[in-house]
Amino acid sequence: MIHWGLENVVVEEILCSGDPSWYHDYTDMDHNLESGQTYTLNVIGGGYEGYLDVWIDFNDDLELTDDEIVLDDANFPIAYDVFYFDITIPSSASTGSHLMRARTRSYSGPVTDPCETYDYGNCLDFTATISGGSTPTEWLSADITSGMIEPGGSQEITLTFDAEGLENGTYEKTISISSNDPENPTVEVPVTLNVMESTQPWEVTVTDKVHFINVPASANPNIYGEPLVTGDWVGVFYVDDEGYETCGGAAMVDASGNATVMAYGDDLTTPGKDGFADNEIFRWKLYSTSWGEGFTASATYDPEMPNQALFA
Ligand SMILES: [Ca+2]
Ligand SMILES: [Ca+2]
Ligand SMILES: [Ca+2]
Repeated sequence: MIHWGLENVVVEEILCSGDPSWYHDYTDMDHNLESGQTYTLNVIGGGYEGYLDVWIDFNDDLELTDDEIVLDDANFPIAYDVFYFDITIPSSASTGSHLMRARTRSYSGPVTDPCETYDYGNCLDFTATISGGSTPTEWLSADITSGMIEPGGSQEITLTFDAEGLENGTYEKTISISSNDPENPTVEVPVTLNVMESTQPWEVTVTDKVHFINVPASANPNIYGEPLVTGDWVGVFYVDDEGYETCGGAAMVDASGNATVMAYGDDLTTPGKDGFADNEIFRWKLYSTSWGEGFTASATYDPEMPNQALFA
């Protein structure tokens, strides 16, 4: 390919020079594109027929995946003629600057990969700046991103996870902490967020009287030997005025397999028993999200902890 023209960027002549001669770093050429719009690309092949694929790295992970192809198997069958192709920027494309790569291949069929080596063809890297698209959710943020610590001192950093707008799945990032410490100039902390829907299976009345109960993974909460997994629930029940077992607190099992249940006591200012009475015994239930079913459970208590099986 010897010519490229898309929106505001025109490369009059793509020279077969440099090292390697087939790679062209045009990342300083920035296309201004709007999400949801269709643009016409014009290209000219040099000396031979060829195929062309174009990708935009919408999620900026430096991997060009199939869902990032904006032009696939475009054919320019005659050399030195201008060919026109439509490129549509998806309306869901994320706003901001992204790498845009064009690959061509000659004599041996269409382009199949953004990184593979071909006998004949070239590779052009551009920048595409998209406006009007979606803003990617920043699911991880830190309250402090720079600062000074005295030698031997420490600094606490609070990380916030925000799953709003995220699809179910696993999200991973690495936090990199750089400092002038000569021994550990960079410390990397891997961070994982699992997003899943799990609705609390029991209704709970929240009152001012709270009793915290830790159900650690080491206690191996299980249903018929099947350990609870993230998204399952642990609930603690009291007996109401009519003699029914009613949920007084529930917690989802977290990614580490732990659950911290907040058990609520009866609000003495409201009529009826809407929580645990003092010294009322905890009755336990486990809920499996994958089975969609709850089970009565028995519990053992850490003898080191106060109150044991009773609300206080
Ligand atoms: Ca990508
Ligand atoms: Ca292709
Ligand atoms: Ca009450």
